[in-house]
Amino acid sequence: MTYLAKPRLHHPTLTKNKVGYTRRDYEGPVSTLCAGCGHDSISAAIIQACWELDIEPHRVAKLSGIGCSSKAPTYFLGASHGFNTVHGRMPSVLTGANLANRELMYLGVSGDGDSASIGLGQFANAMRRGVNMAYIVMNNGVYGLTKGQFSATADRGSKSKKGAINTDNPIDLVGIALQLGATYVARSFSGDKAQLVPLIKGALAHGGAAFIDVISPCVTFNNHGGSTKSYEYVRQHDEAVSVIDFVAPGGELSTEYAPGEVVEVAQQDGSVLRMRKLHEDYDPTDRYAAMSYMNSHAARGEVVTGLLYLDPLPTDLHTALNTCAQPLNTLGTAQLCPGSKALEKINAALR
Ligand SMILES: Cc1ncc(C[n+]2csc(CCOP(=O)(O)OP(=O)(O)O)c2C)c(N)n1
Ligand code: SF4
Ligand SMILES: [Mg+2]
Repeated sequence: MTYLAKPRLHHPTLTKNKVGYTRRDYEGPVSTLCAGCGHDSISAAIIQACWELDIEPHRVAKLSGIGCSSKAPTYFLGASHGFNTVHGRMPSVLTGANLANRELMYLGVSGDGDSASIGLGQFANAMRRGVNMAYIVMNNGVYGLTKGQFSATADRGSKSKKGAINTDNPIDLVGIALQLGATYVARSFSGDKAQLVPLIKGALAHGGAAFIDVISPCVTFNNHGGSTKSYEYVRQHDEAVSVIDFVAPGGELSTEYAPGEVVEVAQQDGSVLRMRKLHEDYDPTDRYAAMSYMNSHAARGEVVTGLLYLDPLPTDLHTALNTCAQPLNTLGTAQLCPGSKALEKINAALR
């Protein structure tokens, strides 16, 4: 596959963040996705979020599966660690990498086919285990890369570009993530950068399984009337639960709001998610209320977006397994070999 490399030279006056990088340092080569593809907008939001969070690019590991969405990581964070896995297998590869080195920040990027069709079991188990990562699904309701077949997230009754009607019930990844214990769950739209950037920042700062389902229209195969994943449909049916701001650790919470209008939830790292309510009755810290809210609104054809659920004190797989704090590749023989006495003790305990 050919692609155009961007010039490496930056304009000397470009603004740098606290760790000395310009926004361009978080980019990759020029995208080869179709012009107007929602996935490119999500890549731009990831670049923006990482730059604003002052993350050093080499501290991020980006992993994906197969699909146009899974190709997208090529086009952002060009100086980060990357792994394009087999179709639907990103979560298990990410889990392994994460267990071996907890010092990196893990960003899983996937598609609706990659996570809801072939990779559903992998997705479900990563959520259930509380793998510490930001997991983003670029959801267009089709297999874009293989030319537009319905995926498992396509709504029943929605139409393909050629007019075929989908007769299967859809899988809602947000519903599954909520049910299986993900501790940060959001839905957004590739066309709403103002909402998406703070959601990505919050997910990267979260200390457990953070999941964001981003509706991301496929302009080539699924952006027509009859599709429920088109730009027009999502703009008409988007129901945001709140307007969200991400405040970095130690940042100012300056704006004044009347009591009851704003919910502020602090995360373990000191960051704060500030949500100005658009729906009076919505409580983002109540998992079961979130599930019921999602289901009742989905039945009315609404696409509910925003931060849907947040556990401010999440636990993760490292805590559950009491894993080693040091990256495994930095351990020496003395730490890796317990010695014959310790081995004898282990063997005796197993007899
Ligand atoms: C094991 C395996 N089965 C099937 C395929 C063919 N295949 C490649 S991408 C893809 C679907 C991608 O859909 P999605 O994850 O929604 O990504 P999109 O292209 O829509 O962004 C399929 C079925 C494959 N590459 N590997
Ligand atoms: S085929 Fe669809 S999903 Fe793939 S790059 Fe083109 S618009 Fe995006
Ligand atoms: Mg898809």
